[in-house]
Amino acid sequence: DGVTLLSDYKPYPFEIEHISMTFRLAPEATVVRAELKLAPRAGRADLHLDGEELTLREISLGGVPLAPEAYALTRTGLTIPAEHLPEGPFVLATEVVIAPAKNTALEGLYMSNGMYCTQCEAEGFRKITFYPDRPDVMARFHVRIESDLPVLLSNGNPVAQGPGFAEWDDPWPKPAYLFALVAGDLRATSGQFTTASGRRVDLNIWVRPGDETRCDFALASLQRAMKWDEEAYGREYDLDLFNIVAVDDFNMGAMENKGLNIFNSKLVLASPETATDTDYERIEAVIAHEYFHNWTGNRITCRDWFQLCLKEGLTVYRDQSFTRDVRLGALKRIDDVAALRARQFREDAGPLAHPPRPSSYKEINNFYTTTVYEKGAEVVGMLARLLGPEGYRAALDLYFERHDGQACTIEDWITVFEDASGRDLSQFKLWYMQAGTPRLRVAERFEDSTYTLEFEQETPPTPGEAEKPPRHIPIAVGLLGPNGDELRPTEMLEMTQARQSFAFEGLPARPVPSILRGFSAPVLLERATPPAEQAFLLAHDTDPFNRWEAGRSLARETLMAMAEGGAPAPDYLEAVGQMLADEGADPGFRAACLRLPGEDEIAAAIASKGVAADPDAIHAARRTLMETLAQKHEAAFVAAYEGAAVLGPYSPDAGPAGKRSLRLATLAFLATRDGGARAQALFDAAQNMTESLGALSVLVAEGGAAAALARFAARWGAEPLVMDKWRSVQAVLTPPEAAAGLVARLAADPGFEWKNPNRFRSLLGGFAANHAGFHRADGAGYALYADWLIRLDPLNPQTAARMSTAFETWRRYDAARQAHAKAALERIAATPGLSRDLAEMVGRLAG
Ligand code: BAL
Ligand code: ZN
Repeated sequence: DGVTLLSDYKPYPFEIEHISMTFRLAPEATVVRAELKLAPRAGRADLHLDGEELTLREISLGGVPLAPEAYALTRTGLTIPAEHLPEGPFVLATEVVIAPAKNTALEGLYMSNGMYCTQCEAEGFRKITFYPDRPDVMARFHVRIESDLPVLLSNGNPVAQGPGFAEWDDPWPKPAYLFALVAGDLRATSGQFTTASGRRVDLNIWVRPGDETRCDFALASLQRAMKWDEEAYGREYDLDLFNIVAVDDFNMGAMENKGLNIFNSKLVLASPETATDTDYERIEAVIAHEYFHNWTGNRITCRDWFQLCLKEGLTVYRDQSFTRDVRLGALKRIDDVAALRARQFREDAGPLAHPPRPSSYKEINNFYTTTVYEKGAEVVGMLARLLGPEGYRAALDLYFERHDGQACTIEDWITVFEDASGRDLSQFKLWYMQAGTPRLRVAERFEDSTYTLEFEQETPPTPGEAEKPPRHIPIAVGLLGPNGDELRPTEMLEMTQARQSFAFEGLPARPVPSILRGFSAPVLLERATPPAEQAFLLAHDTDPFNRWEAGRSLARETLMAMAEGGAPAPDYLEAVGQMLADEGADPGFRAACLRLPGEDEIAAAIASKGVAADPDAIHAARRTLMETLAQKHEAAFVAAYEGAAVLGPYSPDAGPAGKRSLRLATLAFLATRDGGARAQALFDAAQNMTESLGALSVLVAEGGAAAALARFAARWGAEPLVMDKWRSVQAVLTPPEAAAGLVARLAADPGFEWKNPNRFRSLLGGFAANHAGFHRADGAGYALYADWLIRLDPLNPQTAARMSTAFETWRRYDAARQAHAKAALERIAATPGLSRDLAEMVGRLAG
């Protein structure tokens, strides 16, 4: 039935000592010759090579053409039975023809605006040549590219070039998913980096002519990342050259191919006029992420795709740590946790829930998920917290020393931590093996100067996992006194039982606990904290994450009550006033505290109590709360808005970015008082994209943006990446009743290039984020979305499947909405010729 199981893993019976490839590039008929030096590992075995959509023209063994009866060709590969193979090492050569110009799936070798490029992870190399396309087969690659295009790139070092050709040699054995080739008319922005041991590395950011002016930030980010990895992990770069190429059509964010990273152009190109503060931060993080993969992913790779979180969870943890170090640590942690809850907790609570290390899949592309990435990173973070900074560094040193050059498993990884620390981590390993978000309940007692916290953990069942044994949970706790003084500094409690108590002795008075500081574990903390205590923590907690968290839960509970007909909690209204006036706090932090939880978060919280969420009531409650707060604290909002103005030239640094964030957060509240006048003024005066787009967003949400949208489009019509923002802001923020109509109109525009993943995501992904608009009572949102998935699927199954996750929450809503969602899913499932990618997703979503 097309299911791949972890338990079926078998080592590949051959070693590939070397692969030499020649590409004769042509859009409709590229010829690929591959020469594989193979050696049997143990005994005789059939040789199976993966291959899809390849036209085989020649095949020879040891220089002798292979007779047709000596091999079998299927839709998925080529097999040579053992009896037709020599006993020792041999050379197998094939020549195939492929058509990159017809490759709309953007997997394998394809074309984007006249340039050739590749995407091989996870299983794209099999669309380029016949090969064992699995990560545990590592080989040295030599690549010759023949083409008249001026820039011809592949992995490793350039070894020869002349008119119409270039040759590249990669000295590091690698799995095929890290292969890359680029050919086009490209311009480089170049720089250098000298490693700690003195190796001079040339760095290039390659883009289309005209885009060179927007590459400086990406280059500087790369240099920062290289330096940080030397300091924080002792990892140096290992080639003389590091190339990054920006491409306009790309399914993912970026790809860590050895020495030749390929990026979605939106994660490279940045100028103050065209990129927001958020874009800058994200570019820096993704450049770092892909660079960090050179050690965590490339030098040490995965044995099979079930181990994907071995490289992704770790590398996300590394890029998050990097951003915390180079920007504002507390704020970055808040942003990461907010994103984790919005995406991963949501995944874990629905039909797509799976462990960071799954044990079966139909299509591996469907497992590049927030659970593998972001929860995978949280699990690494817990290991780091359990071992402490020195213990963690020792474990990572051991990991690199022991496993460099290998294809590894989660078991290898856990063993490294056990060996480095002497601890038994078998219970901890459950975090990798099981899905679901543990719920942590807390009760407390104060008697005879002893304060006791009693925790109880429970993980609700997830698809295919009824039994949930207790997890090993690190719980960071600090205790505060009545005046806000810290009575007990942060201590890491380790919970391993279903119920467990921790006592703090010798306390003069009942303390206020600050639990799960820094979000020490990815759990749902359920504690009936009185609003006054939350307000106290928001004002006084010495842990900035928990300060934010207190305000966030107050806001969420207030909105939940309001959506069910209640009134806003007075403690919350007062607490916002204090936060607004707290000029000593960092502006970016104040902005994060002021921003209200999104509608999806409120719906999730309501549904987790077993109540059907009402998107319209939630939307109205959020609007009413903004108006109420703005009315109550108008003068303070005005003061905060005006105080956060940034003068002088644009810089994407955390300081000015935090001020702009505060300015835009307050602007949204003020728009409910001034009818959008300040937003219009800011839009008119804006000198950078952060303010321009921020002001435009407020105007769209207020329903009065027609003129501003027209001006924006007139200025940026020729810049597709900027127009994505224009489209997205309308799709996300247009008032719900008008959203589906608007999206249908924008999609029908002949200029909307829906086959480009960035364009498609900007509009349809934006619409899915318009909570009440997408989850419309009459099902029109679901129907429109399904139409577009059905349209995209035959061209680009990977992106269509990924975007189907918009349907993962359908069970949160009332019966009528559920019926509409189910009908949309069934309609997709019944589409003739549906891809394996989307078929697997809708099957799981509806199940
Ligand atoms: N390996 C796929 C892209 C990334 O996670 O870096
Ligand atoms: Zn990655």
